[in-house]
Amino acid sequence: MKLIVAVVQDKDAIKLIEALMVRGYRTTKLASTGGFLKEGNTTLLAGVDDSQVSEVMGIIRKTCKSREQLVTPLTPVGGPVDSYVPYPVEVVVGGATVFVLSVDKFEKV
Ligand code: 2BA
Repeated sequence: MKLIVAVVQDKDAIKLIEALMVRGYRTTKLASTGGFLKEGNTTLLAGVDDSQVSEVMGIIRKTCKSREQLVTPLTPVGGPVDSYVPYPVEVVVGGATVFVLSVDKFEKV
């Protein structure tokens, strides 16, 4: 068994949960925050059989879109001000950041 941990954008989360649910996959949705943007995102947990990993990855690929986002860099505190760029820069976020972990034991009690 594998545990799929997928960090996705909030905009894609509900669509992804529904797409997985209609294919019979159970998920747990966690509210999370990206360390870089400090903005909300969604972390989904899905426990699946080894043979189902590629189907789930396909659904994630199809559902989660990458988007460009403007970020204003933080003003450096005590750092060199002359190299500070005060205007927003563009980063590409998503589709999804996915970790596939081996599960030693799965039990419902
Ligand atoms: P954030 O950490 O808020 O990052 C949002 C986006 O900012 C990233 O998109 C990336 O394009 C950019 N970014 C992140 N760190 C950067 C840096 N040090 N310098 C320049 N740009 C940077 P994604 O790569 O698609 O990541 C989306 C979210 O997935 C992340 O939100 C974070 O919550 C999660 N994530 C990504 N990689 C991870 C990892 N190795 N471990 C744990 N979570 C991760």
